[in-house]
Amino acid sequence: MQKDDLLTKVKALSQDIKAVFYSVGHVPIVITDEHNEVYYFWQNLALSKATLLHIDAHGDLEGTVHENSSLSNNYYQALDINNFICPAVHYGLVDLPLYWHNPHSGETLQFGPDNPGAGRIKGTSIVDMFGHPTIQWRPNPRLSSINSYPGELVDSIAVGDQFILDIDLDAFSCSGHVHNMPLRYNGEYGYEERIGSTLAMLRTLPTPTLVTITRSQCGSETYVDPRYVARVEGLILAGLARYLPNSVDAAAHNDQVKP
Ligand SMILES: [Mn+2]
Repeated sequence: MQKDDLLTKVKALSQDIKAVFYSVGHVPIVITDEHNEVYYFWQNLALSKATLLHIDAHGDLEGTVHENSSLSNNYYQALDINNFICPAVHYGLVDLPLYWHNPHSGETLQFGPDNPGAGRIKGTSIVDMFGHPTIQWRPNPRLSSINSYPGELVDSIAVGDQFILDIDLDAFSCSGHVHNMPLRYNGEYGYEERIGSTLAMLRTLPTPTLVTITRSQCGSETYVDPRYVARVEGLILAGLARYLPNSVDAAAHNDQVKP
């Protein structure tokens, strides 16, 4: 899909589900309130085997999602905020390995097949649960048993033709429990530092095809304190606006200045 076509399409999809749309250079950015709403974009943009970098205080790698053989455009409504990645892999929107960076711990975890010492996710399979065909990870992952890696792993991210940068704002300020951190850990404050270190890491990566951001304001389940969410959102958007145009336009700019 041409870059302008992609922008037009993402903008239209945003209007469908009342998500906020921005573009920085040729990179579309959408902001949703609930994380499973990003699936609407992944599914309806004809993404195929995209590389996923998931930046979140939580893995969102739960399984056991009902299969939907007819795959309506609104399949995201059947998903929850913590299980939308499993079907994205199952339906081929996202490829393995996939990557989860947690700014609270500074770790990047890689999940995929045949990576020495990597996570136990080998793919997805269909099981029958309570009479419904259900998508599960194979084997079913136990987050606590997945090996972790230092943040430097991100330097070796292999990015395919399509690259989804998916950000949950609770990656920076989280009012609930943060995965892989002590129960008493407080993840609400210090978000400026976590945003800064994340942006420094993102600057080393190729330009994303699509940026999906969720504010995690889900009715009574707000993972980002409503008092901080606008500030956190503003800081990450400002950071993306600074680095994305350079990463997109550097080659074109160099061509222009040559005689
Ligand atoms: Mn989260």
